Amino acid sequence: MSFLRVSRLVTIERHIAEEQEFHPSATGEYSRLLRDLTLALRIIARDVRRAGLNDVLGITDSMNVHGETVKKLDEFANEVIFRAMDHGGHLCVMASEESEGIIKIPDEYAKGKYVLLFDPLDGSSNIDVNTTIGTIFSIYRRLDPQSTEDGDERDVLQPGYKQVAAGYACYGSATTLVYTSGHGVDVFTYDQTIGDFLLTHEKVRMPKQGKIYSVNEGNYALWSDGMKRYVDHLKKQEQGKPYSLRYIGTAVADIHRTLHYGGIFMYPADSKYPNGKLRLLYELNPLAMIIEQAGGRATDGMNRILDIIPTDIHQRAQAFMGSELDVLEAELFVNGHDS
Ligand code: P6P
Repeated sequence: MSFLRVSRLVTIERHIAEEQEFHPSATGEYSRLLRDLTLALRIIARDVRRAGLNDVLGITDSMNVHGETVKKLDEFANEVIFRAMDHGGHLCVMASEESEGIIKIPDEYAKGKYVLLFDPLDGSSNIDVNTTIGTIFSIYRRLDPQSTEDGDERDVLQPGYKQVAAGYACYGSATTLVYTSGHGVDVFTYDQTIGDFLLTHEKVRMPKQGKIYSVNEGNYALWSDGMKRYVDHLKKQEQGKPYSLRYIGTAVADIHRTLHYGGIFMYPADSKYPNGKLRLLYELNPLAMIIEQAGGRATDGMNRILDIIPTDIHQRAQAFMGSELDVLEAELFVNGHDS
């Protein structure tokens, strides 16, 4: 098993307090930021569980900034995170998949030294069919640590390698929180009976190579020749092949499985999405930090995702993420070095 199960009872708050040693300059502000964020995740988890029982299912009459119909649960999750995070004094600015520009901290609240980017509900197309969805978050320090003013777009448009912490909540058969602050990846499982996240897997390490590939093969005809050759290669009956195909259509769920079992998750460029479909700032950067911290590799087919310098809050990038040897092999094919 790549995951070491943990026996001692450690809540996420206790774990964060223990991690405080890693941040000597920490004033407790970082711990309080994460406490507020985990409250938001617990509220979203509760309402995802109830989604079938109340009117949060179904389509709203509003469209998000990308012209996609917004599901009620999307809007709800976005609002929950904003309201949990806007008044703690830890943040100077936020950005969300559901908001066109940066999200200001209301004037009446103090501005802190951190920046929060988030996708409040990833995989929302799966909400109505009770399939795993998730929340993704990414935390940076603001560019001017001395400032107590509003943050701005420059604080948001930072490359992924500058993330202080990143993670995701996965609302599946259980609610798990996967988190890193740059010292390995830890997994917490939500225990409803005590209303807290308990540490269940510590310092997760991915297999160097897997036997599962995860991509929407419905886009095969739209891919580059190199991408087609790579997936054809994975399906050949030869040494170590064929791989199995697993694709849920929620990046958080596909990445969570890849983290556990190894293999590769891909969203490559195609004629519909020439830069790939997934969003760099609040999807790929946090997921890439998790994958790298677990010993995997995360690139856009050529460049390390965490090194991409963002120019737009909602910019997209290609994704090749997972076991190091699988991602390296995919890069050979997509860059024409396979023959
Ligand atoms: P497709 C969900 O809508 C999402 O943003 C990601 O979570 C997921 O990986 C991807 O889109 C699925 O896209 O085109 O395969 O349906």
